Amino acid sequence: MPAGAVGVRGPMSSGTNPPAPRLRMTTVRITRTALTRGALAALSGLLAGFASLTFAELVSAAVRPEASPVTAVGGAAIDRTPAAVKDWAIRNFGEDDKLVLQAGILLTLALFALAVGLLARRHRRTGAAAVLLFGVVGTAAAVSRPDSTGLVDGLPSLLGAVVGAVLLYVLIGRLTAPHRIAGEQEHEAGWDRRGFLIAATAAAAASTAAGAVGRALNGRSAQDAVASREAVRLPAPDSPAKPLPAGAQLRVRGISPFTTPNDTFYRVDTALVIPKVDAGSWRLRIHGRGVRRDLEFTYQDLLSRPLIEREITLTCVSNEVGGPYAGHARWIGVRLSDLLNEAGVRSPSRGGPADQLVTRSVDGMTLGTPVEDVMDGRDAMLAVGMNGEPLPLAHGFPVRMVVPGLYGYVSACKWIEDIELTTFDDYDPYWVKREWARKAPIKTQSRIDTPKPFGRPEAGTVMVAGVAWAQHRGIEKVEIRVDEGPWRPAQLAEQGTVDTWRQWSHPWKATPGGHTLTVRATDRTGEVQTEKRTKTVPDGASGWHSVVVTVE
Ligand SMILES: Nc1nc2c(c(=O)[nH]1)N[C@H]1C(S)=C(S)[C@@H](COP(=O)(O)O)O[C@H]1N2
Ligand SMILES: [Mo]
Repeated sequence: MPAGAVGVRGPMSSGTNPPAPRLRMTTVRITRTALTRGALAALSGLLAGFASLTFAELVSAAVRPEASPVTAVGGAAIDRTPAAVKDWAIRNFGEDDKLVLQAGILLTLALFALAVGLLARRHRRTGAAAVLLFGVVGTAAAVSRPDSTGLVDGLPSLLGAVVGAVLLYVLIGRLTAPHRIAGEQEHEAGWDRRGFLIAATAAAAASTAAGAVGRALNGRSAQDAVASREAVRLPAPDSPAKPLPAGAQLRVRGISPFTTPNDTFYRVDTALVIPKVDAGSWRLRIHGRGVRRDLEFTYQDLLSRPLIEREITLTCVSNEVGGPYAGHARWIGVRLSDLLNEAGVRSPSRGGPADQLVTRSVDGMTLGTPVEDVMDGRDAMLAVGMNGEPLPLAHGFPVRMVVPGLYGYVSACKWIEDIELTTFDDYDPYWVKREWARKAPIKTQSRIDTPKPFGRPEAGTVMVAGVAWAQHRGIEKVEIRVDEGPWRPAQLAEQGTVDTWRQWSHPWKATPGGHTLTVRATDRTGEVQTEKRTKTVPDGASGWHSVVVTVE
């Protein structure tokens, strides 16, 4: 018989005979007591959950920050999310998608914790076992992460769950302990109120402390990476970028700046915790099929090699027509083909046995790039600098790959640590295992930056302006259409290089009423941007960007 039933049954049976008014009063008190105890049981569940997570955080400081349960479970959830859902999340939450995911996980855990508390009130052992079960899920997630360092990664979840389970067992014990009954207060005295209060308060305090210390320690390990980045002095490039033509940047209000500042550059990756890599201990390995000599480089090795500086526009395959996931930066790095040549790699067109270059990051991401593309003379590089500073942590410090003309997911490995020469037949990298195409050159796209959708410009001359991109082919022409009217050529800003986007503008004689503006670009191979709308999955969205405005 569950101990929790004792306190209820006492007053009920004593209330069978007394006169009506007393019975009513007692019933009210019983109900209130039952409610209170239910609430306290639920609270015990919450406290147990909180203790599990905070102690896990503390233990993760001794293992590694990424091994904490929410990060591990979140990472596992990201990896198992179907491409369509991931796309929907990116579309709706943008770069807040990870915050939303973490909030979702915490909320789910909180609800489960409440339920487990209520369950434990009736079945104390089962409740404690349920907490352990959650711990097992967290442990499994942490151990099986691609960047897991082994069984130790399971320790934070496991030890956290043990703390939580014991705590729940103790708290529920206080809540259901048959206690000395003292006359009229019998139902209220049916549990160890004082013991519960002490245990709950102590648990809350200890958990808060554990969480705070864990956080602080985890923050400290990030400081090494930050410090090593601050110590970097990028050498002047041996091959500087051709200065951008002054006319590359139009003076039109509302157009995207030609060069995207680092702090507003779009960010797309699966990392719940940004990898904090200490440049001092970083190594890059090149190996695999057709490699005559395995190579290993330190960060200093790369800095002391000939450096190139190039203007390259990056684009994400998840960018919707008209979307924000494109950005431009000036990159400094080592030419990738130099390193591959040194390793004795030949491109497939010269008889090399490897056609796929698989890059791996410190957080276990894998990306696959055609070897042919990185050795065909384009400025594929291992970048160390972005817009004049060392790579920001969020953009891949210390080293990332950049390949003009290819979507990020098949080329732009951040926090890179390994390059393996293999074949497309032999290996499917991360995104390819998840419905995305093996090869993905960037599709020709154009975007209206101004006026904004549903804008209300005044009648007269309205500047329509935006950007167009077809990296590594270059933009030849941009055209604008008002409603179903004829296509009219826009004025093109100067092209940086074929690897950059290109700005355009069009002075439109706007007449009052509702209008639809549509843009399309033509690349330098003469191909006109297709009208055919496709989804982002599997190899990038296509179609024309339109904006509807009301002219006043
Ligand atoms: N390690 C790692 N590298 C990664 C990714 C990732 O998830 N992990 N995402 C890729 C994708 S999909 C894109 S579009 C680019 C984005 O680079 P950015 O965040 O610097 O803009 O990084 C690529 N490199
Ligand atoms: Mo991407």
